[in-house]
Amino acid sequence: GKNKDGRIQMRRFVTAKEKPETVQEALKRPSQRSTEKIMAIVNPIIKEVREGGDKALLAYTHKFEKATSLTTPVLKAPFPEHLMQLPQETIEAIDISFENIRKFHAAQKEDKPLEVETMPGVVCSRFVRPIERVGLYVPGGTAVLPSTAMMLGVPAMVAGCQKIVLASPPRADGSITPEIVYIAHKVGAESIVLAGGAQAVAAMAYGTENVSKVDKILGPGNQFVTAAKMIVSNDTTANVAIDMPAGPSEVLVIADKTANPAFVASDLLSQAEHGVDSQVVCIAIDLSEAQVQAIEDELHAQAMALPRVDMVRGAIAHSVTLIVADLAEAMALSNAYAPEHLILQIADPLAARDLVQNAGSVFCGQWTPESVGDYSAGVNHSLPTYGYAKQYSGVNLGSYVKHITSAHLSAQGLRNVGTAVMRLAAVEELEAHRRAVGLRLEWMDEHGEV
Ligand code: HSO
Ligand code: ZN
Repeated sequence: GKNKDGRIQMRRFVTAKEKPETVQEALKRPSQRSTEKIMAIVNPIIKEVREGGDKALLAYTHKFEKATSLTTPVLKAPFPEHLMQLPQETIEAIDISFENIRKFHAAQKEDKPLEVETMPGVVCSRFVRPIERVGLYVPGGTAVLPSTAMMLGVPAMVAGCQKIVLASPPRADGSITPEIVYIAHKVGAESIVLAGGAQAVAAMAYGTENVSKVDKILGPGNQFVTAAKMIVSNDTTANVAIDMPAGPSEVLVIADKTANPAFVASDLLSQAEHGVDSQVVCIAIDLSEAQVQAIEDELHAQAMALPRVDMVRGAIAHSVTLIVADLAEAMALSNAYAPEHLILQIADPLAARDLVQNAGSVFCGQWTPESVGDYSAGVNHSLPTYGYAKQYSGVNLGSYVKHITSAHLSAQGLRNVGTAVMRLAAVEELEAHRRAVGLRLEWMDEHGEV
C-alpha cells in the first residue's frame, strides 16, 4: 500500500506458517508520537488558557482554526434558529438516530437503589446521581462529526446532567456546523464552546469568563486533546475527570467462508477512511486463496472509488489480513488485540459473541455494518481504542453518573457488627474509631437498648 498510485492492499499472513512473534508484530498498533513531545506543546497551552481565560482561548482559535472574525468563544443557549437550518432529510436522520440512542441509553438506567441487609440490622445501599456538569468534546479535523455530538450528548441528557457544555472547533468563518447546533439544542446543552484542541479542554476544565467549568470531560480527539485531558485530570486544582484515553480508530473483521467479500471490504474501508493512522484487521477463518483474493480485489476496487482514498492508503499501509485455521484461533487473536470495533461476518455470530473477552463494541452478522453503530442503531460509537478495550468500557450511561453508597444500622445492627469493628480498629491502633462504637454499645447497656 505505500506506493501512491499502486494497488491498495493489506499485508497478508497465514498464521500457521509464521512464528507467533511475527503475528504479534503484525497486530501492533501504529506508534503514536511520543507523549513527551506532545506534552511539551500542550502544557503551555493549558497554562495560558487557565490564566488568560477567554482572551487566550480566542487567540488560540484565531491561530489554529483561522477563525479570526470570531469575537466570543462561546455560543449560549437558546441557540438561534438560523444557526440550525438543515435539510428535512438531515433532520429526520438525526431525529431517528437520536431516538434510538436515547432508547438504548435510557434502558441502562438503574431505577431503584440497590439494598442489601448484610447482617440483621445492617443495611447497605447504593444509589445513582448524575454528574452535574459535563463537557463534551466533538472533534473537527478532517471530517465534521455531528454523530459524536449525539453519542456524547444523548446519554448526558438521559442521565440528567444539569449542565451540558459542548466544545467543537469552529470553521474558518467562525461558524459551527448546523447539525451540531441542532443536536446541542435537542440535548438541552447550556452552551457550545467554539474552540478545539487542548485549549478547549483547558477552558472546560478550569472555566473562563464565559466557558462554564465542568466536572467531567468526555469525547474523542487527536493526540493534543487526549494529552490535555490527561493533564487536567491529573491536576487536583482542576478537579475534573475524563472518560478514557483515546487513540486512532480501528476495526477487526472476522470473516468465514459464508462472508460476502464485498461486505467485508466495505467494513474495512469505512474504518480506514477515518484517517491515515486508523488500523484495520481482517481475520479470515480457513479461507482459500481465491476467497482471500476476492476480499483484496474488492478492497482495492472500492477504495479507488472513495473520495477519501488518500486516508485509506495511509491506513491500509499498516493494516493486515491474517488467515487462521478456526474460530477459536480467530477469537484468541481478537481478544489479544482488543479491537475498538469487532465485526463478526460468520455463520453463527451470536455463538462467537459469547467468546468475546475484549472489544469496544461487537457487530453481529452480515447485515450489521459498523456504520449502523457509528450513527443510528442506538449503541454508542465513543469506544476504547488502542487496546484499552481490555480495561475500559465505551461511553455509556454509567459514564455520566456516580454511585453513592449508604449504610443504615439499627441498634441491633450495631451490636451485631460492633465487635468486629472494635477489634479491627484495635489492630490498626485507631482508638477513636474503636470508641465510636464502644461508647454507643455502653450507652445501649445503660439505657436498656436491645
Ligand atoms: N467509527 C468512528 C465513529 C464515527 N464514524 C463517527 C462516523 N462518524 C469511531 O468509533
Ligand atoms: Zn466510523
